[in-house]
Amino acid sequence: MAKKKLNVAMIGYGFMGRAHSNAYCKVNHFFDLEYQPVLKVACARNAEQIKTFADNWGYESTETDWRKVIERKDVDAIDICTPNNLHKDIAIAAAEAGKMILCEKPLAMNGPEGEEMCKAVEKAGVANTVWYNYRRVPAVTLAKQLIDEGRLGKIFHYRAVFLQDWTISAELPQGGQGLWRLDAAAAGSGVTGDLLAHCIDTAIWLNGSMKDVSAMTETFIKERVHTATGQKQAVGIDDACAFLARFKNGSLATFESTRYARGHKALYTFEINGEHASIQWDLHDLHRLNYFDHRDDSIVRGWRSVHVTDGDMPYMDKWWVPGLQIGYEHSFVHQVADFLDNVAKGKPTAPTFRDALETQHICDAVLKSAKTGSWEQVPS
Ligand code: SOE
Repeated sequence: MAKKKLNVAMIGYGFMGRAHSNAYCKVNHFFDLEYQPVLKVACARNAEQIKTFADNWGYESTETDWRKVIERKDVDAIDICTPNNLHKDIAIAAAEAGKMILCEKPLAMNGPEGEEMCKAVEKAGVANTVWYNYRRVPAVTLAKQLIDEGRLGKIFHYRAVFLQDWTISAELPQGGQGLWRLDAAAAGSGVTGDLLAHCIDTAIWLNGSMKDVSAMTETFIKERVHTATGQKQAVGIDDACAFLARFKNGSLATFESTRYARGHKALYTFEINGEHASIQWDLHDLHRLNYFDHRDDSIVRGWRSVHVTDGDMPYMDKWWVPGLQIGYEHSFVHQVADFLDNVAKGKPTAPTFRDALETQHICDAVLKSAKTGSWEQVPS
C-alpha cells in the first residue's frame, strides 16, 4: 500500500540536523509504518552551507529564512535543530501555522519559555515531541520495562553522570558552529541544559518526578573570545554542575556533569538501586544493560551483563539477527518511528513538550539552587 507522505522541514544543519536527517532516511526501510517522511526543505541562514547539507541528505529545496519555511503549504512537520535561543519563536510560529513539531533538546532556554511553547502546541492541537533520544536506546527502554514490571521493587537510589572534556582549552571561542553551546545567550545554560537535561529526562521517565534539588556549579574559564565580536567576553554558562535530588517516590539521587573530565568524551552512565534488584547502563557500551537480582540463588548471584540484541527486546526485532548490535544513531530512528506511528494513531509521542517542560523546570531549579546555596523545590 502506498505510504502517506509527511513533508519535513529541517531548520538547522549541525550535528543534530545530520542525526535527524539520517533517521528520516532510514526509518521506512526498517519499520512498517503508514507514513513516510519526505525531506522537503532544509533551512539555515548560510545559503551555500545549507545547499551542501540539502544535497548530501536529499532535501528537495532550501530556504534561508525559517519564517518562509513555516509559511509553506507543502510542509507538514518542522524539525527544530537550531541553537536553543531560537526554539521558542520557531515552535510558536510553527504551532500557529498548524505544523507538527519535533524539537531538539532542551525544549527551551528556561521554564517560562517552555511554558509558552507548551501552551502554543496544546492550543493548536499539533503533534509535538522533543528529541531526548536516549530513552530509545533499546537497553534504556528495557530498563524502563524492568522497573515498570516491578522487578527492582522499591527504588532507593538513582545515580547519573554525563562527562565530557571538549571545552578544557581556554583558546576555544564562544559562539559559532557547535560552539554556541559555550554562549549563554544562545544556549541558556552550559552542561545543565545540554547534558544533565538528558540525565534528568531519563531519570524522571524511569523513576518519576523530583521533589527538590541542591546544586553547585562552576565556570572554570571565565572569559572567552566571542566569535560575533572578536573580543574576550565573560562566559555565562556552567562548565560543571553536580546536584543532589529527592524524588517523590522517596529515593535519593546524585547527578554530575562536566565538560572538564579529561579522558571522557560522552560518558553517560546511570545506576538504579532497588529493594530486590539494581540496574546499570553506560553509553559507551550502549547495547548492554547490567542487572543484579538479589532473589537469584545465592551461589549464582551476581551482576549479569545483558546483551540487548534479541528480538524480544525493545525495538530489536526491527534490526538484524540476535547478537548483532545497533548504535547511537538508531535511537533517533526509533523516535521517528514512534512519532510516525503515533501520528497515524492520533496519539502523543513522549517526551511531548509538556513532558520536556518538567525537565526544564528541574534545570531551572538546579541553576537557582547553585546561586542561592539552598535546596530548591521543583515546581510542579
Ligand atoms: C554536546 O557535546 C552533545 O552533543 C549534546 O548536545 C548532545 O545532546 C549529547 O547527546 C551529546 O553531547
